[in-house]
This record gives sequence, structure tokens and C-alpha cells, in this order.
Amino acid sequence: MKRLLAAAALLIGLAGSLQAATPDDVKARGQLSCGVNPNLPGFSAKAEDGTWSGFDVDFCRAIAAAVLGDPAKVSYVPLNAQERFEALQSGKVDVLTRNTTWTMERETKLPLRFAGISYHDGQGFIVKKLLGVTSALQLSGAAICFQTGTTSEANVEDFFREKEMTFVPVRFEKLDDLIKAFDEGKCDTFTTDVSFLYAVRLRLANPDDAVVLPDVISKEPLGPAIRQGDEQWFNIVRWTLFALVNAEELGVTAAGADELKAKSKNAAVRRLLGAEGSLGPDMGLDAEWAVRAIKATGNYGEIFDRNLGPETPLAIARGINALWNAGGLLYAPSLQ
Ligand SMILES: N[C@@H](CCC(=O)N[C@@H](CS)C(=O)NCC(=O)O)C(=O)O
Repeated sequence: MKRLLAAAALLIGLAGSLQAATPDDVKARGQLSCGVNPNLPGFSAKAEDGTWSGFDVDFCRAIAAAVLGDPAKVSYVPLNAQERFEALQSGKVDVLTRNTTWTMERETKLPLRFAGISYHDGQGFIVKKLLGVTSALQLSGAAICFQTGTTSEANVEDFFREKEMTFVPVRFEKLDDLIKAFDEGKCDTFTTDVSFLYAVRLRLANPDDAVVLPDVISKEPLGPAIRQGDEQWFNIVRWTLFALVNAEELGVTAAGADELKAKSKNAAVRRLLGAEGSLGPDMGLDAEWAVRAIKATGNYGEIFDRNLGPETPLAIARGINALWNAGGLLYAPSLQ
């Protein structure tokens, strides 16, 4: 009996020592490897000079600022829909920050964990205005284009089955082929996350000829994913996201963070900015982790406005991505 217990203890110890330690790997490498969408302007896109920008890219920058002290220390790995999970599982990327929906199956069948929700999305349809369709309920019999390896396929099947409507699936592995097919009229509609449809519209030959229908047929909570069994890394990614959301709620901006750190009397602001408490050190970082992240990218609202807001080509309204106390769904747990 004693020997069995000793063997079990040894196994538990071994499992513990085999536990992944992504924060150490990232620090040793001096660079964060971030899996992003290859080309989704507003969320992640590469400029001609090689720099990446976008809403998802900013979360990579914030994590790098928190962990490595420099938002530029990121290696961006463009991943299409098919490649993304394997890239995370194999260790090619430390975090997947790429319009990826948090689903039960992805956390139970794949060894992944979603650290939170950075953007509440839903699946919609884009059609050419010529079609004269104003609702998804008028799409019975339509040829529908979608990309394989995404949640879009199952959602569209569920929706049409429930509404007792038929459709002709037109599947694509590569996004460029899909957009071309839709543009050339080889399908009546293209279905995916609504945020993506806004971006796709701008890539069509004549964006004004296409319209995104008002129907939203699914929940697509998008957020950063990491590998399972990496608890400290999970805390860092999750709380960097929550820090940016809390910063918006607390009125902490990129420009004002230093001054608030020195002067604020609000306890949550002081803990967020490391003026008191030990939130950073408790997860293996220093006291300045969140100040650096906020100064690198701004708070959640600043990130949203800069990349997706009314002044940008995408012009997406905050809608359900507003803070909980402004009528939206964004709710970050407390900094205590
Ligand atoms: N949020 C959905 C869809 C995400 C997704 O991969 N969307 C496609 C567009 S339909 C995409 O980003 N494709 C870009 C590519 O594969 O290069 C999911 O997680 O499955």
C-alpha cells in the first residue's frame, strides 16, 4: 500500500513538473508568439512596411507589454481557419488571438482554454443588393458559401433545419477563393461572423453593391485561447484582458495612466496600476504589468475605437460590446 502511494505521489510530482510554463518560455525567448488572422483589417492586418495592427493584434501587444515590458516584442504568426488549433497545440504560438469562437467542443475535444471574451459576435449573412433579399428567412434554396474549419458550417445547418428551409452548401478551405466566388456570383450569400462580413464587404470589387442582413443566427464569443494545463499563463492572458476592460470602466487611459497611478485615491485604480497590493507579483509579473499594457494599447474602449469604431473604415458600433454599465455585455471581475 505504502509503495502504491509513493508511486502515485511520484506520478503526481512528475505531472506537475511536466506542466507547461509558457510565461518562462516567453521570457527566455524574449518574444511572444501570437497566432493571428492573416488578413482581417480592423482585427489583424499587415502593412507594407511589415507592421501588424488591429483589435486582435493589440491584445498581443498588451500581453507582450505586460510580460516582456515591450509591446513590440511579438512575433505574429498568420493562421487560417484550418491551421489555427494545431498551431496552438504544437506550441508554434503561445496564444491564439484570432476571431476564434469559444465553444464547449473546442474546450472539451481539443486541449484548449479560452481566457475570456474580447468581442461578442454573432453569425450573419452578406448578399448582393441585386438579390432583393432583406432577411435570412428569404434565403430558402440559396447557394451559401462558407469556410470549412469554422463554426459557420454547423450554425447555418442548425438554422436552416430549424426554419425548415433548404440551402446548397458551397464549401471553401481558403478564404480568398470564397470571397472571389461570392464576388463573382457563384453563391447567393456568404455566411460567417458579422464582424468579418463588414471587413469582407470592403474587399469586394464594389462594396456598395453588397449588404449585411440584419439577422444574427448564433452566439460567437471571440477571445484569446491558450493550451490547457498552463495555469500561470492562463492567469496572465485572462487578467491582461480583464485589466483592459476594467481600465475602461475605471477611466484609466493610455495618456492618463501614469498620473492616476501617482494621484488616484480609488482603491481599484491603485491596485490595477500597482500603486498598492500585489496583483502583478501574485501571477508572476511585476507591479507595473497593467500600466505597461494600458500605455501600449489604451484601455478596451480605446482599442475598440482605434481599430473598429465610427472613425475607422469598419465603423462598427459598440453595441453589445459596450461595458455592462453602458448597456453592453462587457463585464470584467474585480481587481481585488
Ligand atoms: N469565429 C468563427 C469563424 C472564424 C474564422 O476562421 N473565420 C474565417 C472567415 S469565414 C476566417 O477568418 N478566415 C480567414 C482565413 O482562413 O484566412 C470560428 O471560430 O470558427
